Amino acid sequence: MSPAPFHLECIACARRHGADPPGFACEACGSLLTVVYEPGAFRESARPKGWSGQATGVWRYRGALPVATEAAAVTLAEGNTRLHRCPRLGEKLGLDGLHVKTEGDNPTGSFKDRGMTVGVTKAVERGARTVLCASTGNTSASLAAYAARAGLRAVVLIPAGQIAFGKLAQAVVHGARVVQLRGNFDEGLALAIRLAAERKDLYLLNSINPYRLEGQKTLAYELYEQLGQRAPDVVIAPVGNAGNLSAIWKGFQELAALGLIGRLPRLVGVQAECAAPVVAAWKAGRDRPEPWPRPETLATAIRIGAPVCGVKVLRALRDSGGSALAVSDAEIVEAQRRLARTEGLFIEPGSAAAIAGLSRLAAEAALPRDATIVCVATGAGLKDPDTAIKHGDPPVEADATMQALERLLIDDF
Ligand code: AN7
Repeated sequence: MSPAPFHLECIACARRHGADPPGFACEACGSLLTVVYEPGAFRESARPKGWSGQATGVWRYRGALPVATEAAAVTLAEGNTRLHRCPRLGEKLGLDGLHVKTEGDNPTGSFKDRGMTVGVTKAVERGARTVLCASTGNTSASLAAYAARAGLRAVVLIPAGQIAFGKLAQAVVHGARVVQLRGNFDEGLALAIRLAAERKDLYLLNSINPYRLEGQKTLAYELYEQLGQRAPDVVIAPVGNAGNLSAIWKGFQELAALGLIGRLPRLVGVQAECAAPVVAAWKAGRDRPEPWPRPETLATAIRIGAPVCGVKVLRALRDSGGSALAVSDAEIVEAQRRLARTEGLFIEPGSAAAIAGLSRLAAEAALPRDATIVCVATGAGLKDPDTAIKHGDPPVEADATMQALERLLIDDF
């Protein structure tokens, strides 16, 4: 299956670019780029009969990806994550069609793997030796793993003391050069972009890289299949750098262009209230976020003040007839606990923001009872055990005797 011919196009001025523009920014106006396929060929290559019977996950949709057929995919079997119906939580919220898609099922425990399998494959195709990212944790964990898989060097810039322990362990164990910056994520990303512009030997894999987002869009294709060849009515996802929800929207737009779905879902983006530049822009009716200099939240994954894909996501929210809302850290912790206790799903705080947003919308009766709703649980709970333990009920201690245990159980129940 040959991929459709494609080029990169500026989302603001529509200028066409070759496959490899410096810095992944429009040479004319500096805006973001996106991958655009030749429509006729795309319809041929991306339609379902081209979805190989054997491949699962991201590479099942190879015909909709910008990768030369002969390129060997750098893969750890990403995608094909579970879509859980959540009737118990749904009942509490008055929703009959609630689903949670657990992106923590991916090889390194987050949705980033969907993007990295494509992004690192492109890096290899380009002959890169070293890949680079700034990260709040999951991107660095994923990049470190995929770089190892491809035999590349990885350099990751993380905010010192601000990423969850599991994510740090992953970057370290996979052998990335881990640089803890005395600064926040936004400062790290600005430096990564400058470094990649100056040093042609560094291939940048933050979500400014449109190839990474092509991998992430496959979540929409997968949902379409998991729901029985239809789109959900509402997709709720956490927003940090804003790449993921933008990518998911692109996936649904493509499914519509392929004639597979007649109606696109409404998108809801959720941020933490002290790290909410996209929500602020949405509420003010602006088409680009103003940077927040000091974003704060215990959901360190989405502790981001200058979202690089902000323009893309604001457009997606508007075009989908969706919305954006901010939730408090207390709501995030409560949502994490609630999902874990009602449905048996343990997701990280950044992901729980989506559940907190869902709870808020349900409380405001803003979601129809019969709507098919998908919350994207972007990362696994074990990424950040510290937060779960800190906010959970402490374990009780007992002597190792039957008597002590019996007394405890009687007291407890
Ligand atoms: C669990 O790892 O930005 O809106 O550097 O780890 O696409 O940025 C992580 C982001 C949501 C937000 N949920 O996604 C990084 C990083 C989890 C995340 C997001 C992130 P985007």
